[in-house]
Amino acid sequence: MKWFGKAFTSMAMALAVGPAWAGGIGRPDMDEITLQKAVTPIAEEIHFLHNDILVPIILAISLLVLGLLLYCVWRFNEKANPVPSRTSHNTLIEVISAVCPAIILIIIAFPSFRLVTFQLVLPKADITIKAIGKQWNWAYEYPKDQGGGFSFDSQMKKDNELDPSKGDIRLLAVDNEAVVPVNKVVRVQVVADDVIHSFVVQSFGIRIDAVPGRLNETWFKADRVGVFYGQCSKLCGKDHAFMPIAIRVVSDKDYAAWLDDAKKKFASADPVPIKVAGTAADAPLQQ
Ligand SMILES: [Cu+2]
Repeated sequence: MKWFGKAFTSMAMALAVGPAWAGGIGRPDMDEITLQKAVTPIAEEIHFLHNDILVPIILAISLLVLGLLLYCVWRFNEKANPVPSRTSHNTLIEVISAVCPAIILIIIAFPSFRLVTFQLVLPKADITIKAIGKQWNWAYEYPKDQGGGFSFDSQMKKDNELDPSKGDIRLLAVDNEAVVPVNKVVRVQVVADDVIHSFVVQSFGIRIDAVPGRLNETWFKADRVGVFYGQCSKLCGKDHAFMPIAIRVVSDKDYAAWLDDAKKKFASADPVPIKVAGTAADAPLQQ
């Protein structure tokens, strides 16, 4: 029944591409079955590769296989074809079945390599921030030469801390969001303190591992203001599911104002106080 699953998935995905099924902006939405809306050039490219190249190819292959199977059932069942052919191979069919998939893979390879290059060759950055994965939260550093000079922890809000009037979303809202300006190239340097984490923001189309002792880089350029959420995407321990990423994109003016506030707010928190394991404050999710 492998073909059935494949065909069904393809059709569901093809339907998903329609605007009526569009995903949320910056976060998952109820009833969504497709990708979150793209708000960066990289995410647009990812959507193009997925929606306009991969899904049509998958759909066409699934329909072809489905058609061949139905034809075989109709044409070669015991009643229609009581004396089966003893053919064991057919050179032409074997060549076609080897060459066609190869051509399809080459067709996919070009846009795929172009996308990887787009993601990994960083343009000149307007600002740089550093994201540090920890068990189990993210921390952000803003370099001094760009008006920063501070760092802070970003902890998921627990259920009793959520304030829906401020738009807090359960399991995604954090106490301190990373703030960046709109329409600016933001370089994110990603590293980890303890184990491997992964920095992923779906609507930005970014995904990069946070590895202890290795500085990885990614970039984005958000085209609108708002809060955009992501999550750690590398199984990193018991609270892997509770270390969301929240990035607030604001205007240049609001960014400058936030920098001023943040310098004061996080100055006292520097150096970061040592946490003692097992304290009540460390307890992750109190349901
Ligand atoms: Cu993690």
